[in-house]
Amino acid sequence: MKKLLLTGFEPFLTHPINPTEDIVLRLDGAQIGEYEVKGVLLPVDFKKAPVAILDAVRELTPDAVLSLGLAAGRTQITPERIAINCRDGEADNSGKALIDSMIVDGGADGYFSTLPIRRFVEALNEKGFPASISNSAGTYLCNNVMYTVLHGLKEKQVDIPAGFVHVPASHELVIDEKKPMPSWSSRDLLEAVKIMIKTLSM
Ligand code: PCA
Repeated sequence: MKKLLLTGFEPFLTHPINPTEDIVLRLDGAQIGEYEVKGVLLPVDFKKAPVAILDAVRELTPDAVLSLGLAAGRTQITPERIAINCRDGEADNSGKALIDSMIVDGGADGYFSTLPIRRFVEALNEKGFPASISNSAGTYLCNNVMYTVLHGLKEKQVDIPAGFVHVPASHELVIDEKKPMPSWSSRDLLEAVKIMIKTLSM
């Protein structure tokens, strides 16, 4: 069987829950389509997250990498088109905030996702799940992890599908955070991720 590295993140900023944590824990060890899933949870930490995901790629030698993150406020599942060589924004979970900082000094300005993001959107829509391509993964940890993986694969000339998908808040998160924002059921979020993994096999 092929191996899929599936990553999610721990909670961060004001969010007491990160729905991607639950998805990754639930799908760890699952067989979906042609892939056996290895789930890895990443810290929301500019120093540790890139090391953790590159370690996971080195140890697993996956055939595909699908990274997930929460985009609180988004209404749809949003496969990201591009990661940019920039870190800028709020403090991470260890209190570190970066301004106008490069992820890789002298690295490419950006890397396009090598996941079939258009097919992801079409497959999700066909199954009744709202989804659209996002043209910005932001400048926080999600963009950082997407850039790190695509840069690392390019450097090692490893040609596998890899990229990032942002998901909306879950109902549980909205209830816990007590802040109005669009949310999905955890069941639908999980199903949407399974659909994307199945799409990789087609
Ligand atoms: N979302 C954040 C970081 C962790 C997560 O789940 C982001 O969009 O960068």
